[in-house]
Amino acid sequence: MTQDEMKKAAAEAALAYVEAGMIVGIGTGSTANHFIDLLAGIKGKIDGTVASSIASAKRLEGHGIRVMDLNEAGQLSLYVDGADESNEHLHLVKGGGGALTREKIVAGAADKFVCIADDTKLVKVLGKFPLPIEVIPMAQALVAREMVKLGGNPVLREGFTTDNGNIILDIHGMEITDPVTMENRINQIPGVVTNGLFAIRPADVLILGGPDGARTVG
Ligand code: ABF
Repeated sequence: MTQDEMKKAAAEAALAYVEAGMIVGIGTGSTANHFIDLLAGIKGKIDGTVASSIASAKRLEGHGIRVMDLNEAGQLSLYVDGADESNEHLHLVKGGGGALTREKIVAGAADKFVCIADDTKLVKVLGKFPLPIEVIPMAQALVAREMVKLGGNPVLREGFTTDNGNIILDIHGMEITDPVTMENRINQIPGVVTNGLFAIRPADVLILGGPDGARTVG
């Protein structure tokens, strides 16, 4: 199976968590896109969705799936989204697609966060994938200096502006052995909007697509 077929297998397995009448939180990225496309086949079963990015909202609407504002939807039963890395404790690195702020908001509003990924995303220690941080533009240099002190090598994501009008610094060279502590520490830096560690609120279920299909971790 190709990596994309593994992503699709994970997305397909996540459909089992969709119950009648749900408003489903929807992530961003190529794996989430597979889930969106598969959700279209059962769109009559759900009441609507809340999207974590403009791109996902457009894809959902393209399938005729109702997209709601989170404030209108309220507490969600389910959030389905991809990730760039996961450790065995379902602590995630997210944000490769640049949607980490809205992803963390929707994940925070959901009772159950089901993460879908191909099995290359499962790692022992987080950080080989550069950790994305959404930053208020005026704080770019301040946040960069603070991340160097924390052992990282910050690189501006050139030519990219988030849906919220901010920049992203990708932090290379981190070995994140205590994701919860690191997430809290980065959150304290003035100018940080969101960092890509999803450890304070990890995934509740991780579905990994592999050569033999999908398996569930956690
Ligand atoms: C999204 O899933 C992002 O946080 C993350 O970057 C992406 C993973 O990308 P893909 O599913 O395309 O591998 O939620």
